[in-house]
Amino acid sequence: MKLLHTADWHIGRTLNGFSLLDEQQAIFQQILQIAETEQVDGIVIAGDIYDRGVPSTSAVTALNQMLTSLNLEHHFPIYAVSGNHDSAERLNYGRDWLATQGFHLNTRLADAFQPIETPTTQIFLLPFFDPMDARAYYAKQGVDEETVKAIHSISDAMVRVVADMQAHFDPDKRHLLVTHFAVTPSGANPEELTSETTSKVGGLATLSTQQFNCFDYVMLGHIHTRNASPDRERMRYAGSPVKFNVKEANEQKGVDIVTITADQVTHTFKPLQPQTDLVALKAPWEQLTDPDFYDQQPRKQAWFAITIQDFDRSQHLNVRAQLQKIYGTVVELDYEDHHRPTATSRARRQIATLSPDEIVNAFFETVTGKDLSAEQAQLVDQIFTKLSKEHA
Ligand SMILES: [Mn+2]
Repeated sequence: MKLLHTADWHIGRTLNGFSLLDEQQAIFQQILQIAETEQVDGIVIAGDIYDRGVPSTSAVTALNQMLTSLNLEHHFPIYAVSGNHDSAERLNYGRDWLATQGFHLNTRLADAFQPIETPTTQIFLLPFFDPMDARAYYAKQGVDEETVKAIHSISDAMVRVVADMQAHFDPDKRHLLVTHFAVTPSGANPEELTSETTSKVGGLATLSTQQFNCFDYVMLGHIHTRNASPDRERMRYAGSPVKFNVKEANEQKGVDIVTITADQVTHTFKPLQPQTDLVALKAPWEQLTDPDFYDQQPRKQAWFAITIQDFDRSQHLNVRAQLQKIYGTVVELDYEDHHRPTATSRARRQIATLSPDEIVNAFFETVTGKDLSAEQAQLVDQIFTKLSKEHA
């Protein structure tokens, strides 16, 4: 059996306000092409299918076309779970109808224990969930209150969930897990590995590889770089197929082709080529505006994230406009100013000691080069006062 493993499509995502939909559609065509060339038996999408719980109509239309193409036109079975960016309830719509077409989608913990059976393999589809979901599920199952209350972390919940999946293992088959969590080899900090910023619920919680040792292979979503895979051979992140931010600019995106035989599970990485690439440049102004330098760049064909080094902003006007004239689309512009400590570096040093309104002011200064006006400062103060009352 051969599966294509992808994840974190985040359909509808923007990059600093620039829509990524065209890029996502171009990359989808490549994924389809790979699936056809490799003649896979199914497509695994390990969560974060949409970028948000209530996706835009253009995102819904685009995803609908992709899934129709994969499943109805090209007859690939789909094995998918929801991620933390998806709305589990909304995405669950039509689940039972879809399953009749070989489109298997799990968004609720309760559905995760019954695997999809193929002649050789059991595929467990475990969607993203948080400890409260697990408590609710086990309470409903009639598990005693004390045990339910003892589920504090996602790790506590997972011990139980994996054991309950294992109870359904057919010893004559391979066992595959598709899921959407931060999994680390030894409890390393996932924030260092990912560009993903998530809510504290679930997002920061980590699981360790040993919790999934009973599976022959684990196909992960959640962390956007495959380099963060907690086990290179058996527990892998597919990574997002599209570069979502500057940290991912130099990364080779792709999908895994996973081959399951009676004695082993192996994978091969297949690269994806961006239609519009994201290029990060870091150089002094003189170099950035030097034709000898910029003619080496894929000008007007890529998106640029530019950091200007050693820059005195008081000496320049319309920096962004000048750079756009040379490079085309500049999606991000940053300054490294060595003449004085920037608000960013100051804020970074002192962030623990700053009040919320001071943090806003430091951010504002980084972006605009100015302090908040008295009126703006007052507004910020009012907002924080109101918020602190609401959360008291
Ligand atoms: Mn994601």
